[in-house]
Amino acid sequence: MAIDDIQITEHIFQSYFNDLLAAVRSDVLIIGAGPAGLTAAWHLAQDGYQVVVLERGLAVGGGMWGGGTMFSRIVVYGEEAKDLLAKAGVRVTARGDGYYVADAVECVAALTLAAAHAGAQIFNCIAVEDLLVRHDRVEGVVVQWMPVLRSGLHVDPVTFQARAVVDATGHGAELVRLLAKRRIPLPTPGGEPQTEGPMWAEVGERKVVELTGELYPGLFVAGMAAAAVFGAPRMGPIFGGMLLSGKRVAEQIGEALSR
Ligand code: 48H
Repeated sequence: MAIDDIQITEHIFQSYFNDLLAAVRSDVLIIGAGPAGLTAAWHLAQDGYQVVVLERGLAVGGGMWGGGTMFSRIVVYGEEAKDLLAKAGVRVTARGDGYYVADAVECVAALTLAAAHAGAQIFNCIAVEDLLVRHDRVEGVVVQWMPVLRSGLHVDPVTFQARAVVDATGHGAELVRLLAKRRIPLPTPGGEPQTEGPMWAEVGERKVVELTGELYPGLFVAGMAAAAVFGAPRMGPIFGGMLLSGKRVAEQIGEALSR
């Protein structure tokens, strides 16, 4: 038995492009594989939806890896967020008064595995650069391979379609800003996307969950993107709001798709 270089290539191409082709039409497209996007993907896939996650980075995890200022621990407050992490397999330490601490690297690994094992397809190195908007509804996204963007090549993008799209792109709220660029009015203050307010963990943690939802037909916003577009406070390295926002958007999409 000999290892054949060409077979290695064939196996990679066959597996990747089969999965990519199947991902072109899905139930839910989640853009951004940070804590909110991964949690949403996990819950939606667990409920039987065909879920595709597009992440422009080489690594998933978004802003979670580095914990607080690169000291790789995160804090969650309260039972619901702690239970969600524990269900994903994360070892969580109680610190008293409702605070829990977990290893940030373990959190990213566990949430990613939970999403993948539930059946979500996660593609890295793919960036969303525009939206498919038809008949006043977001019906999909326009994507480009990151190396193409990085190298500045003039190459046209391709499209993915879904019944629901989630902007889980974090502080940048990039999908929502693409709508605003086309002067499509939004239900945010002034009809335009805002930027997150100064740090206030107590309010930010609550608001990010409350503000999670369908911002425009077909386009849901979750995680830091939800806080940002409504101008809610940032919250620093406390991550319960991101996890619960991901869970909430999954519930909202489940309701919307079963109507
Ligand atoms: C494809 C894209 C695109 C694009 C971005 O930043 P994230 O971790 O986002 P959340 O909302 O899951 O979590 C926010 C949290 O990490 C955070 O920043 C907190 C709590 N901050 C508080 C504070 O006070 O600062 O992940 C977003 C992901 C990243 O991996 C990006 O690479 C990806 O989305 N992404 N992927 N196409 N156009 N834009």
